[in-house]
Amino acid sequence: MTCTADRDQAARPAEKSSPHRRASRAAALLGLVLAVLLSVAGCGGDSPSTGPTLSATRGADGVQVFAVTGLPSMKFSATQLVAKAGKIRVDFSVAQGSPPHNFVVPRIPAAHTSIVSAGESQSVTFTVTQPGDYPVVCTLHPNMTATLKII
Ligand SMILES: [Cu+2]
Repeated sequence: MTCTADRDQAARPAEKSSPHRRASRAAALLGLVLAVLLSVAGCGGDSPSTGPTLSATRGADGVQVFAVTGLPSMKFSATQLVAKAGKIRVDFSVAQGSPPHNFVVPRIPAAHTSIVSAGESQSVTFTVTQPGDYPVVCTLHPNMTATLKII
């Protein structure tokens, strides 16, 4: 949601300064520049592929394990977590020097840590049966998002 707002704000000044009567080449160039700027700006929540992707590792008991860290920069250490349907464990830790974070998958009630302080960790285990993209969020920092991708 904030992405849309950010993009609108970024686009508006450029549109204002764009001369109406310039050659179409200039307009095309401006469009190209805007496209590049927008793609670089990205958006963690809407474009998971722009951030680090983490594949689950298989535990001895068949559980799929992710080690995810909440960072001082208000981000998860991975923006896309890829696993197969089944039992999943997230070992969530918060980096030293970071504000507290949690790891919450709103569509999966069991996938919900409590608030974890810097230097501490908490694991949650849950089962997902339906493939799809499940949004992940830190409820303390609504822009701190990731996607759990069940394949
Ligand atoms: Cu957070």
